[in-house]
Amino acid sequence: MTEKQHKSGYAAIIGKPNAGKSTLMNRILGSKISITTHKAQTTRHQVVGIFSDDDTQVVFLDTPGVISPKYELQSAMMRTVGRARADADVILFIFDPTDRHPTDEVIELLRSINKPILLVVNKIDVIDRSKAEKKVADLEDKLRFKSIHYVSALQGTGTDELMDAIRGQLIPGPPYYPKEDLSEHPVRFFVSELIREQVYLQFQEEIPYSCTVEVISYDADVDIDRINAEIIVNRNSQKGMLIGKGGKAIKNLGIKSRESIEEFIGKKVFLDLHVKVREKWREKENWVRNLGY
Ligand SMILES: Nc1nc2c(ncn2[C@@H]2O[C@H](COP(=O)(O)OP(=O)(O)OP(=O)(O)O)[C@@H](O)[C@H]2O)c(=O)[nH]1
Ligand SMILES: [Mg+2]
Repeated sequence: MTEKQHKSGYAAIIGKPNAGKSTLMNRILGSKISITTHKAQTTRHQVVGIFSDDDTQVVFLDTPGVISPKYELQSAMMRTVGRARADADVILFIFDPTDRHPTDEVIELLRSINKPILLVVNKIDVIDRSKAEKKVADLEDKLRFKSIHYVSALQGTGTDELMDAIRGQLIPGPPYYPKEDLSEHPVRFFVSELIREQVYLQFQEEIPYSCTVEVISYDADVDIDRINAEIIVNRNSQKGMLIGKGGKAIKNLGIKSRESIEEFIGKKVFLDLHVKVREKWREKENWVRNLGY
């Protein structure tokens, strides 16, 4: 028999906020599994994305950007990163060479770990190679990498070579998930994420960081899915901002969210969206947990 042995494994995607972690995972999977925006701290959960071909399966774990947590929600996000790091067979350290701020927290997190780390230098479409290489040399003084890859997650440059390197780190074993699966989260998760993505895109300053979204009910009819969802805010004053003058802001948010949910599930959607205040929910452990973090 010359048949190749099947290989599988977990790859944790770790890096600073906004480095392009979710964009990279979506690019590799060819599908929008994890939400992405230009704002930092978009991802709050471990988002699973599954890549399969005939003889490999890589379970990617997209994670929140590494920060020093200032409130309970951020602490929960950092515990999520810690779990992905622990579960991984290989770590992809996504580095944005255009980021002018230090990378100390990520280096600290990865220094103590005895797993293969692939350094993924992202956004090479917008920076000179020589400038990026200088920054990489600094990182190499601080961490050991199995290999270094220059990619553009946005344009797809270098991602095939990266996949080959990831394959090289996998061990023989059966697939963990059916080969046709792209993820493992329930539809409700994606719905709440897509609404949250629109909050990030449409609102400024502290609003996105103060909101979370809960799907209250999900009824699938033959030709339409009826969804009732709540946007939960941190303070009473934020409720008015989300609703806007004459309800204009929430109406627009509802339209954009519905469109992106329809695109995701490939079906017509009726979306009923409300705003609810949970005073200081981000600071309170029980609320943070109850709201799914
Ligand atoms: N020019 C360029 N922009 C990119 C690239 N990859 C990602 N971006 C942009 O960088 C921003 C952040 O991308 P995300 O994928 O949300 O970053 P992230 O690391 O998941 O961020 P958090 O979830 O907040 O930790 C978005 O505006 C992306 O379009 C790239 O290769 N080139
Ligand atoms: Mg992300």
